[in-house]
Amino acid sequence: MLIRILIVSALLAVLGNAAVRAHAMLDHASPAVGSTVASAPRDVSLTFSQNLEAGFSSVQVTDANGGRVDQGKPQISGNTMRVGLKSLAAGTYRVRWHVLSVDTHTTEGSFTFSVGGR
Ligand SMILES: [Cu+2]
Repeated sequence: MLIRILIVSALLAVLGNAAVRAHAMLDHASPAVGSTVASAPRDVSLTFSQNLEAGFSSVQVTDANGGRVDQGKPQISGNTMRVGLKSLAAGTYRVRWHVLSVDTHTTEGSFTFSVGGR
């Protein structure tokens, strides 16, 4: 009986880890997470570890005062989400994303990037 419990726990641990890995996590971004870019980007592009459900995934980009600098509705294709930007001055911007992946799990996160002075 104890052996059976141990085997079941081990199996659950393995399956649990697999489920966590299957969520759509941010794989990479452009501008890169935490980076400083020399000139203002025209858009932010996020690539995830899994395909996204377009209707339930969003991204917001805000300036240091919390004002929106993205152009609204993102374009989503497969595992990438892209949103256009207004023209950015030098400064630090925060990208907040919230996505629903095709496995029906939602994940969210945020990061910053900076635009350097000219
Ligand atoms: Cu998942």
